[in-house]
Amino acid sequence: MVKRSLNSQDTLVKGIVVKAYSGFYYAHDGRREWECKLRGRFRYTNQQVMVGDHVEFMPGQDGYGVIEKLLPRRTLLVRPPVANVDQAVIVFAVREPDPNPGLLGRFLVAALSSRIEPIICFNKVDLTKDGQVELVSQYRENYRVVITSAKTGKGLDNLRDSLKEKISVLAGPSGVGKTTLLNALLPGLKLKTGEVSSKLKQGRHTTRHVELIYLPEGGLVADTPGFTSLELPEIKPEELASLFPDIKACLTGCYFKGCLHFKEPKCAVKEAVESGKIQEIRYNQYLEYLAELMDRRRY
Ligand SMILES: Nc1nc2c(ncn2[C@@H]2O[C@H](COP(=O)(O)OP(=O)(O)OP(=O)(O)O)[C@@H](O)[C@H]2O)c(=O)[nH]1
Ligand SMILES: [Mg+2]
Ligand SMILES: [Zn+2]
Repeated sequence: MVKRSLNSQDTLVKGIVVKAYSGFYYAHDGRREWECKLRGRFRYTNQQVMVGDHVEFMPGQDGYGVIEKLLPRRTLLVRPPVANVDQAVIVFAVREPDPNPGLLGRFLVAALSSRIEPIICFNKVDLTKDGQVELVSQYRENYRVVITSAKTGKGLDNLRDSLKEKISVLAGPSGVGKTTLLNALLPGLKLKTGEVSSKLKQGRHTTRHVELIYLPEGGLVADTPGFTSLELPEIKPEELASLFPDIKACLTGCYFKGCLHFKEPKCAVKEAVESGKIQEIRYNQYLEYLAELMDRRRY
């Protein structure tokens, strides 16, 4: 009798993990979803399978399967946890809840350090009087920015174009309208959304899991749970400047190699701040994060 190997390559199917919870991993093979468990040996390796991962699974009956192999990742975002995305759409509301530039900045640094292109989306622009978003000038020169209202439909075509044929993640605080934006882009999707609490003006953490959704125009987008704080990524203080595009553009002019653009003389970054080439508000954010990274080093 010929013993059939369980791992015979020809029967394994490739898929993308689109959801994961309660020990189940939902792998999409391009046509349908398979509800998969992990092969037991994953318990003995420290490989964690996450949404966005490419896997090979053994299809079973009735749409069930077993994941046998985790394929290499192109990118990895720790928070929200998602693998293989090309770009992160960082969503903030212009009001309700008010934007938090310190948190937005952390996100921008985290995305760039994971080699993921950030796009900033200011949503709920219908809540501003004149449709103007004050914060935009701070970012427009250095990042891609889209301005949207999931309510009136403003900017949705722009957002749709940005997502087309890419693998993206929507990330940002609770209540800013991430899920509402996706529902507006994909009529028929009907994901659950939640009112912002009228007292605290904060979201209610309605989305509980990361979920990847196929876009009709091609591409995938992940909805994710909102959060209120974010640690800076594990980077060296020396690396921080290169994760601020406006500061990065000046780096070659510094006299000292390894300049942290803080107390050093002949620093091109400080000169650029003085001449107005780099906005002071951006430099101050850089210094705030730099202090945080230096503090970390002390422990
Ligand atoms: N006025 C206005 N309200 C919006 C807009 N987009 C979303 N909302 C409302 O904001 C509230 C929160 O929306 P959600 O889509 O649940 O927010 P979320 O970012 O997915 O929040 P979490 O899932 O908790 O992270 C809902 O009451 C939406 O109707 C918008 O463009 N304008
Ligand atoms: Mg949501
Ligand atoms: Zn410098």
